[in-house]
Amino acid sequence: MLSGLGAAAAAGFYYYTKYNLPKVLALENKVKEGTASEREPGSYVDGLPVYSSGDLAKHADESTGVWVSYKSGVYDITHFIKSHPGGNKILLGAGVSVEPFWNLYAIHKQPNTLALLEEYRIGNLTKGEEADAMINMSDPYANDPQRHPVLTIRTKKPFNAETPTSLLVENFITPTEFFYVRHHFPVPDVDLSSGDYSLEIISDDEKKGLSLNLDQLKTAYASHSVTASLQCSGNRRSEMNRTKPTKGLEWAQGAMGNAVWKGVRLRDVLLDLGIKDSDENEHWHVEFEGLDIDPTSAPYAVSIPLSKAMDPRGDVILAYEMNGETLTRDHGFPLRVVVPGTTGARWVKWLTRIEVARNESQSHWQQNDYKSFNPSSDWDKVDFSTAPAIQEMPVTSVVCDPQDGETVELKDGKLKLKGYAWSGGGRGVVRVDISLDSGKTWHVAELLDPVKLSRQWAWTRWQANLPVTAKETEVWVRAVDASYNTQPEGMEHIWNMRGVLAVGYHKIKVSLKAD
Ligand SMILES: Nc1nc2c(c(=O)[nH]1)N[C@H]1C(S)=C(S)[C@@H](COP(=O)(O)O)O[C@H]1N2
Ligand SMILES: [Mo]
Repeated sequence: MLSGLGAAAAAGFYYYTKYNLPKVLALENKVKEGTASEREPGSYVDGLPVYSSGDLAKHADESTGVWVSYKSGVYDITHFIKSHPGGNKILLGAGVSVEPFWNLYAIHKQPNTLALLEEYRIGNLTKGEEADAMINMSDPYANDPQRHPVLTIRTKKPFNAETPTSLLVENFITPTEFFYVRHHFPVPDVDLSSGDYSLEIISDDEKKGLSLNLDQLKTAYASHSVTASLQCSGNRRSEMNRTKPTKGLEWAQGAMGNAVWKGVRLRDVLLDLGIKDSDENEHWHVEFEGLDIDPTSAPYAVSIPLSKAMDPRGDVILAYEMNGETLTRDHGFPLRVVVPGTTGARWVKWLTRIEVARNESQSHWQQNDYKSFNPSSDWDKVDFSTAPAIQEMPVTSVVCDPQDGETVELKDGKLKLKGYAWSGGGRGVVRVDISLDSGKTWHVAELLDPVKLSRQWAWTRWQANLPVTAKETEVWVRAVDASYNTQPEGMEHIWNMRGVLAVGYHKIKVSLKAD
């Protein structure tokens, strides 16, 4: 399959060191002794070399070493980054002062964090240049793309915004410009013509690797399209927050959309790498790494079970198109993973590295986020290692039109309702039930989009037209999937501190005007 890709195949086994360890260790030893923990963090230390803000700016990546400043202190944190991947959230800006980063990520200057930084001290900043070191840093979000004003913004930096649900229910396929956006960091800007972009695919066990650019990927493997809904684990969190506040973005019901994705099958690529479709590796994982990095230089990374990636009916693809067009930057240009039926967090954007391994990803996003717990758990007593990472999602449903709190004019004494319903794992939605009397009686809604019982990755929209005489009503909706799973009634019973998997009945109150 890879004939014509001689260069890529010749890459064969490789291992790459990101950091120049001996150099770093030498520097570390130089400053280690005694005083680091005693002095005021960032204070001027007599006898250490003096560097200008320009010197600092020249050390902004791995090849030169990563330097930062804090007040008068200059630090080489190359080694720190290596030994704390995604760990301690010390906040860093390569080649500049870390101070603005503290503000940007709104994490407080912990004395212990600063003491830790002091261990990496290599010099002083030229007196009077503290401000320059800060100015050198441009806004890391300045190069983010333009977005459609219809999106409801939850946070600007990083950009997080959702589709108004009244608009969402209008189309089976969500137009790309209206599709929700969920970023953790600034949006990477990939210039394919520079030749810098490549996808590395590595097997831990086989000690083998492939390196492909986008053209090579497209020519080497057959294309495959899949229509699949993408939903954030935190969709509908705001409803859960009414029980008790959770930690997370205040999503309403629009952190979800449905699109046609086109790319190559991950299965085909992994078969080429020599990965076997067998019971032996059934519980292995495939890790995906994006080009976006956190302040400790750890890339956004997560993993899915290898069994899902290898399943010929799992439809996991490496997508370069969304809704018939080249992926946009906001949705992962040039390449993202599409994991149908699985939570949005696993659909890694700006994909640059894939690793097949015995264990799941050790990243923050796999281990310490996107998990749910008992409603009585809280941050002070939770042990993240006790819960599995969210993969397939549970069944959910939403009333999109009318909206909560709206006044609706009846037509022929009837209330018209529209919404969406979806379940994870390819389980089709088989029924949507509506109650206008708090569950005493139930109506069956009409499903508007075709549904298969299995391998059903797309949502279905539904509608109902129900007679009502009251002046006010509370509408309840719940869906049932092909496994007869249904939704819990109250969000309070599934409340969790992170506010994920908020799939209780959707309940809205509307006022009614007779016609
Ligand atoms: N590289 C990278 N991939 C990522 C994320 C990210 O921040 N970085 N966010 C994830 C989350 S939490 C979600 S819900 C989806 C959102 O995809 P969208 O912005 O295309 O809607 O992307 C996922 N993939
Ligand atoms: Mo998400």
